[in-house]
Amino acid sequence: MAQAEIGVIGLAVMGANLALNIAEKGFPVAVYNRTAETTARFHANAGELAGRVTPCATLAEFVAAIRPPRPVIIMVKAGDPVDQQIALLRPLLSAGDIIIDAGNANFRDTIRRFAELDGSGLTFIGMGVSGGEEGARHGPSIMVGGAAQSYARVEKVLTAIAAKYRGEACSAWLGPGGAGHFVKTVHNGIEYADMQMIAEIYGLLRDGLGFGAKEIGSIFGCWNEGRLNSYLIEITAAVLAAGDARTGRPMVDVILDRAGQKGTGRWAVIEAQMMGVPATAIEAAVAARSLSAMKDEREGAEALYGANSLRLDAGDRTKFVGELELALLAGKVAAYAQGFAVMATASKEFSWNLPMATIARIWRAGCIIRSQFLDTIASAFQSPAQPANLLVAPQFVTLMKEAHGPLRHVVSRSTLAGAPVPALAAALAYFDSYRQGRGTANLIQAQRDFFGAHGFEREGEPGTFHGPWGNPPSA
Ligand code: NBP
Repeated sequence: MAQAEIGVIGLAVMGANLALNIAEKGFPVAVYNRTAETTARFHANAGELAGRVTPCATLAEFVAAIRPPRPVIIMVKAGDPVDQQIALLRPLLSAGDIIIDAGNANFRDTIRRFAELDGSGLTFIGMGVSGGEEGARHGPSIMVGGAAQSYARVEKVLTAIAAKYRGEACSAWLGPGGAGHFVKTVHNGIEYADMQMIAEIYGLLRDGLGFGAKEIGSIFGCWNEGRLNSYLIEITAAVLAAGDARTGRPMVDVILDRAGQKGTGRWAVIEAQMMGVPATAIEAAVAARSLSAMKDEREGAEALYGANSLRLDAGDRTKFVGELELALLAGKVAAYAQGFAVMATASKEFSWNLPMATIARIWRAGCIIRSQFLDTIASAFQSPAQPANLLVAPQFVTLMKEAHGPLRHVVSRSTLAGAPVPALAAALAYFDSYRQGRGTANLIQAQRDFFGAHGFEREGEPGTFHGPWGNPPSA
């Protein structure tokens, strides 16, 4: 067999599917897994693609099987296993070979790994891969960070295996260093917010209006035909329509309301805070998952305070369902505006020069947040006058003018009924704060000067000023 064009280390869900995807697109691929039986089983189950797969029992065999300069995708558990794998691989590689970490790495680890390989002759790529098992097998969204020359060596393979949106590959080189993993982290943060807002709207339809899972599934199904059209809305309709084989009840009704939060959503929020960029809808979504995990405490508090009725005084129900659709749309705009603002700031801080329109374009297919909506975001960032924030992009101003009223209506009614909508409420507060020309930080500045002589700026006058604070106003 010809030498492999690329190698994949780690044959769990993601690595195995990525390797099959590579083979299916016509590229010979070498594979290796720490536990050798997994490699043998993978090859035995590769069916008609087995001929393009070289299973390797040792790392030395694996390295020898790949055409130099060798691109090696590491798709093992994120964290220490990646460092351990790199340490074992390094002595076997030659100058010019490319180590590609395709797992969910913290971009700060990616930056460290670049530094550790500096001067070794080896190059490194930090590559975000989104789309889960299905994406890895049939077309993920691929976010690449590293040296542009290293990307050139793997571009053909990555372009071939990536998802396609109207024929355009959802794979791109986004910048040096940790750029790819950072963008993947923000993607996951936005995914948290998207999912949380959908769950909040589901809660209002279930508890506020008393709809069953099937009816709610139909509503999401209808919305998927309109402006909310997206993978997450589509799968929400699908999961709400599914029944439990054991009880015959809707599947969602037998699932415990407890969710975890893994690294990436939290990292997105931490990085946003570190840079001083408000990402409140994403934060609310991460916190909501943490609160959901406190099931026992929540039940104890409900016993103490009594349950809220949660029933919404919704008036015309059909009209209210229409408002829910617009509220979700408005919340989504605010959450994406926050995510893109986080990336814009990081781009400056780390000198990545992130291509915002390209990021939106490679998220249009393959990844979990894929949607038509991202096509509109891409067009907003394509215009020569880059918007400071998506909320002021012409593509979204008309939409927000239409949708912020319904969002306000939905959040206020939910609040009165005691139905928590933390991400939608955070999105609304962000919008209202962002478009408030004169806010209330003048008082904060006065307080800070009063207790700490921190100084303040005056309206329309340059310089730094201080009290006195004992004088009553004379005008
Ligand atoms: P896992 O994250 O479950 O990791 C399992 C793989 O890591 C196995 O191949 C295992 O080898 C290997 N491994 C471990 Br554990 N420790 C190792 C070590 N010290 N040295 C070498 N190999 C080691 O696999 P996954 O779910 O396929 O995810 C892979 C990466 O992709 C992760 O970073 C994940 O966060 C990311 N990701 C996952 C998804 C998803 O939907 N699953 C989506 C997007 C990104 P063994 O067989 O010998 O134990």
